[in-house]
This record gives sequence, structure tokens and C-alpha cells, in this order.
Amino acid sequence: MNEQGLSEKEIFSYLEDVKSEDTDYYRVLSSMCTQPHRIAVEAHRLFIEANLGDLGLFAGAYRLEKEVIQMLGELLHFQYVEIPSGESCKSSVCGYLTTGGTESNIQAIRSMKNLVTEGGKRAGDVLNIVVPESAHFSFDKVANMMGIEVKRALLDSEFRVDIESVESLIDANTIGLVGIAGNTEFGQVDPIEELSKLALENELFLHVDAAFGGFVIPFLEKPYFFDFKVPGVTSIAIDPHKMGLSTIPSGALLFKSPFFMDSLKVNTPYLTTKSQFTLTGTRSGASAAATYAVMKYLGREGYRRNVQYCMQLTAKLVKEARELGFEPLIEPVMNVVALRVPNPDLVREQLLTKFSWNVSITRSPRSLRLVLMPHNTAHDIEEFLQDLRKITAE
Ligand code: 0PR
Repeated sequence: MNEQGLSEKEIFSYLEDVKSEDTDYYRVLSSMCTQPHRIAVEAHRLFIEANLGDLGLFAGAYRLEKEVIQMLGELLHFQYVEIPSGESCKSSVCGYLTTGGTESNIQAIRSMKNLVTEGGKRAGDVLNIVVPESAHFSFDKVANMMGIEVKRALLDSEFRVDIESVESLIDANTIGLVGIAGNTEFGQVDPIEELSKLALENELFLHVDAAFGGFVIPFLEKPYFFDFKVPGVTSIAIDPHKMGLSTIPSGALLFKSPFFMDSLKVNTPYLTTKSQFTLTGTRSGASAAATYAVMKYLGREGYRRNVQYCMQLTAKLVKEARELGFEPLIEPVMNVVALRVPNPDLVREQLLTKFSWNVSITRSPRSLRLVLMPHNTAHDIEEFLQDLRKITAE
């Protein structure tokens, strides 16, 4: 650090230079995040100093967090049950705003583990969870942090988890299952109802990772049962900072009842509140305000329009790619397309170096992965396909 402070002008001219190295999402087809909505940005600024790690000092931001959890609970069909003695929540749904899908997934599994090992039970057992092969790498962090074995079940030909494979992996040390509603690479939705049956039969928890799909699936024309309507689902991860158009960091973890969240409690003797069930201590109240504002501003209608727009781009991309001879691996379920092209790694590199397109690659099989977000336009898609054709014709 320099001894004497620099001038505001010097600092901001440097920051602006550096910012030019960042993307403004132009020609980005690889991201599940996007420009936050203007309303979210304004609300974020208004609550910039709010710390949800000390709820007593920031009662207003905390109220917004609770309202967001309530709205998300309604979106995800929680069953309302009044809990008179519940400490952390008044109604049956409860949860909190996390930094994103990674934290939500870690905490969901931590809650399973705490409930199963309460009072020193199962000491010495290596507990496990069964996740789809397509699970996000945040579950590798779970394994590493919590000493839980993460078993990966096979996928079917449509990249949904294969139920027989899940069943074959369940053993006496299995504590929970994970289903993904909108997997990262293909945008596919696992058969959550079948996972729910397995979970109920085997008395297991069922966490649904809807980090991406949570703000997409409820607004699709074709309904999928993936949320608290499905009886065995015990927790859901949903990220406002992805298709929810809020600011980063905005994730959310919802539990079916306070029973699950209470298992995460740690005493906080010197704070304005007695305990904390979050993973991080200091937490952004600005994110809560941003998410509250954009959800209120857009309403279901606004999110439906957003999803319709992205799905129209997706349909256009698939139709025009087919005309050029490129088939998608599956008929897209949401705004994620995995496109079969010859030599995808080379094509990806050339798209970037020659035409500044950012795309990503699926692991198995390797294909071009394209996420169609609100920052993309129909014109982008036409240009992208022209560039893809030039590269593959060489
Ligand atoms: N679960 C699912 C299904 C996800 O797709 C992701 C992230 C997570 C959990 C983890 O969420 P956080 O990253 O918020 O903790 N999926 C994207 C991915 O890994 C994240 C992303 C977003 C990556 C924008 C790049 C990017 O530019 O691809």
C-alpha cells in the first residue's frame, strides 16, 4: 500500500482502465449470470452498508430478507403451516440469503449431516450422499469440507439422472439425495418426483439444486414438478443472481421447515442475536434489498417475459444451427444449448480468438455449451452462427 493516499481522479481513471478488461456481456454465451436489473442496482446502493450478520443493527434489511424468503417460498410452492414455537421462522418455509448456489448446496448437505449425527450418533461412519453425475462442482467442495462421500449416479441418454443408478448407490450410510432442476451443462431437469419416492422410501433428505432453474422453470410453458409441491423435497437452492436478475452475491437456500435450518445453528454470544445458522458471518444486506426490489418490480409477469425472451433466443439458435447441420445433444429444456460440433475445443478457441465469442464446453460428451441470457440478442445469434460456420468450414 502507498504511504500517501492517491487522488480520487487518479484512482478512478485507473479503475476505468481496468474495467475495460472486464466483459460487459457483449458476445458472452457462457455465463449463467447477466447484467443485474437497474432496479436491483439502485436498491443495492441504498443498502450498501447493511450487514445481515448482525440482524439487530439492520432490522430493515432483515425484514427485506424475510420478505424475499417468503416470496421465494411462494414461487416454490411451500405448504404454509403456522409454527407457534419455531424460533427462526414463523411459517413452515424458512431459509436465508446466501452468496450463491455453492453456499446453498454446502449448507443443505451440512444440515443433513448435522441432523443425522446429532448427539454423537453415527460417529465413525463415513456418510454419503448420492448426486447426479451432472452435479455442479460445488458438491466436490462438500465432500472435501465435510468428509462426506459424494457418490455420482449415471445419467440417461437425455442427461437426466438415472433412477436405477441412484437406487443402486444407496446404502446404510446414505443420508440424502440431490436432484438438479436445470443442470449447469445441459439445462436438463432431473426426475425430482422419482427421486422423491426413493427419498421417502429410504427416509432420506432430498435437496434440489435449482440455482439456475429456480427462476426459469416456474415460467416455462411446460411445467416440471421440482419444488416443494413434491413431497420428499426437503431443501431447495435458488439463485437470484442468475436468472433472478439481482446483483452478485444473491443466492437463497430454502428449507421445508425450521427443523432443518435449526440444525445449522451456532451460538453467537456477543451479538444482537443469540445464534446464527448462516455459513458466513458478515453478509450483504444490499443483496437482500436488490433481490426484494427486482422481484417486486418485475412480478411473475416480468420474469415470465424474461424467460420467454431467453427461450425464443434458444429456439432461434437451435433452428438456425440445425439448418447449418449442427444438432443439439438434447432438445433444450431451458435456455442452455449443448451443440454437437466437430472438434469443440478448437472451435471454442477460434470463436474467442477470431471473433471474441465466449462459449464453454460440456465435459461428457464434449460439445459447445451456450447459455442464452437476457444480455444476448437475436442479432447476436445470427452473427454467432455465421462465425461458427466460417470456423467449421475451414
Ligand atoms: N448449482 C448449479 C446448478 C449451478 O449451475 C451453479 C453455478 C451452482 C450451483 C453454483 O453457483 P454459484 O457459482 O453462484 O456458487 N453455475 C455456473 C457455472 O458454474 C456459475 C457461473 C456463472 C459460471 C457465471 C460462470 C459465469 O460466467 O457455470
